[in-house]
Amino acid sequence: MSQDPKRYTITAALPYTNGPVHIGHLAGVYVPADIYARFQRLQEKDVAFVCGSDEHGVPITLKAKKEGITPKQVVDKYHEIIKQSFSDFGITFDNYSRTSAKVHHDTASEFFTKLYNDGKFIEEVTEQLYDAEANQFLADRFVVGTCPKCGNEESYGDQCENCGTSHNATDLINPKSAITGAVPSLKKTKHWFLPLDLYEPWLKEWIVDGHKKDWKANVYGQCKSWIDDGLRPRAVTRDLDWGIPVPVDGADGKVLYVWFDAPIGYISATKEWAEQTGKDWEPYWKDEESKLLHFIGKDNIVFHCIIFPSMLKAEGNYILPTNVPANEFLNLEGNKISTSKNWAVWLHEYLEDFPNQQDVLRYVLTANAPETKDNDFTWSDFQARNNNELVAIFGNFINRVIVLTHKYYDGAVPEASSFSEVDTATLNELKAYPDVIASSIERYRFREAQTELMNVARLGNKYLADEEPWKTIKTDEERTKTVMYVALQIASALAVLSEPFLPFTSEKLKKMLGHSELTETLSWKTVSEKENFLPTGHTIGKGELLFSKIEDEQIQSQLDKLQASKKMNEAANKTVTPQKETCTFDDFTKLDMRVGTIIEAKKMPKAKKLLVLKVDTGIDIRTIVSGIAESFTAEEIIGKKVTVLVNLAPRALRGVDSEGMILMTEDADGKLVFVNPDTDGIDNGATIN
Ligand code: B3M
Ligand code: ZN
Repeated sequence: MSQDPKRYTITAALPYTNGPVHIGHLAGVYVPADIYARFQRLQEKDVAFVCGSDEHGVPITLKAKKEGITPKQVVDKYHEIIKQSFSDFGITFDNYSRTSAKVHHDTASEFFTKLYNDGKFIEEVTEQLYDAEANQFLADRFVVGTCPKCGNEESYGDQCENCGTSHNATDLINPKSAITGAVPSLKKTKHWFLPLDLYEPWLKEWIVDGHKKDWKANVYGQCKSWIDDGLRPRAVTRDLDWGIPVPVDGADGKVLYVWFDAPIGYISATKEWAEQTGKDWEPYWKDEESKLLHFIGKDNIVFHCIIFPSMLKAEGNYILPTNVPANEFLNLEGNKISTSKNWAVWLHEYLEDFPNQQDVLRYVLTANAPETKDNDFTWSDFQARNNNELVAIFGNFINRVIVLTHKYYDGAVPEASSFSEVDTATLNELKAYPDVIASSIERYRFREAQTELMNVARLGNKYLADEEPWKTIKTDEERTKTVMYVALQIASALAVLSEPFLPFTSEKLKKMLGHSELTETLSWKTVSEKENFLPTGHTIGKGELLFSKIEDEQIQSQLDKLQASKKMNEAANKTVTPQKETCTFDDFTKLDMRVGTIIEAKKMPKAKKLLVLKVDTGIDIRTIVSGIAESFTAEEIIGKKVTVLVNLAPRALRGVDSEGMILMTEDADGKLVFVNPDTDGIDNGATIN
């Protein structure tokens, strides 16, 4: 393909419709994809940016089972929520479709049929895992077991989330049904397989030899390792009732594997969009002059780089992705984001707590994007980036420019009389930014691109701080006009260049600067070619605050929210020790328990866990050796009231005779706690029964 593609087909992973979307989704896939799509549109490129809900597959069925509703109810609910979140965060899909749409069922069925008719599949009866209790074949997320590659004990049937390997369910070691927990048996069933092994030489040439330089190292590395390990035929059908029915005879009760139908969803979404807008969808998928890009998270690499391209290749009429700029994962406060553990920042909840602050989150997620390695989102970093960067640099610069222009010139752009060396250098530097930012975006380096954008604001701040128009206004009116003129050009450039990253801010800023009143619309190109894009005499609009300081209390309340989820999880996951065999009343009365007081405590030499205590039991003062040294220091327990089992047969521990036992329990973190009921005012020796 030539350097300058005719059109861009940009896809963003179709989210599973089994829950709302969180910051990890946004950071990994949707914000970078949106930056890229917005940027290309600003270059006046022909763009189709598509996405949609992935509504088939086991995650949906599992969620439905858990909630006692139908899969359809699950997807209808979350499709709306997800779609709304994307639109709230300014993700500018040309079409957000869904895989339950008729156009998708038709497209996926036709695709399968073409491959079937062309003899591209192997049809084979094999033994698959079966849960007799649930009366269900177990594939994909219906089965968990040990990953044959990395040993992760919670690998799914089709993919291990730990090492990313994709495998067949029968490869799992010690498989267990995710529905009933039963150990599956094997049962014969017929399926259609895509013989990936046949595509291996071609994949090697296309990826290993062809994309070493231009694909991201993380993506290339994963692909190479799978290809080096050798590829095997892969079933593209499943014995399930939720999905797209396999469109051939003798396939009753079988549906397309979700990873067969979902990527075709990109094609269906493009078709649907083309129908709505009177365009032709085919060039976006079939013309070699189109640039096809898949924005995804790292767990989807194998499907987008190996399996889907092999499907496209097998079909024969389609182009292949030019690049697959996959990101790594975003963690939250040091832990993996988890839907089931509610360890996440949900987009719809974020907007309730930070209304109209979409750009702050977009900014922080890009600044900290997991482009080359997993990264961590922390609320304190969020606050710092907002307060020290967006407010202090970007917002501050704009605020000064707008306020001073109104104060000195009633909002009219003043005339620049003559440019000093600094002015010329500043304007030249400004002109270079569109290309600098563009070059980073074209290489999928969105963090770097955004840093350069902030450098434009930094340039403005430095210029104002050095030229001090608030001082020169008293001594040199002409100079002040020139300085404000230059500053206004920088502000205008920021309005244009910030659009891909901070679309809401960009829009506000354009309004403040009165861009819609200009005879010539300002574009990325204008900023790079001219130095007088905001002309003398043009009147700017009213100022409004672009960013506001985020207070400690707001951050604390987010941290409290996470802490609450953690507590809930701990409570939910707590395994209570099963009850012991019953004992008789006589058994119980044999135990002689008394209130006592620890009056002396010493560490047992060379024993990590043991303390040697002297306890006043009311009966006597005796020695008890207790295994509590990892939870308490000797000093802190002297004087402590405790419950003592006094008639336990004495035994020697490390040569010290221990005559009794102190009753203990454990808190949630595994720290020991004394069992001492409310014994204030109770004398040592009081019996407990
Ligand atoms: N739904 C996986 C995911 O949400 C899957 C992506 C499909 S893209 C065609 O991680
Ligand atoms: Zn693994």
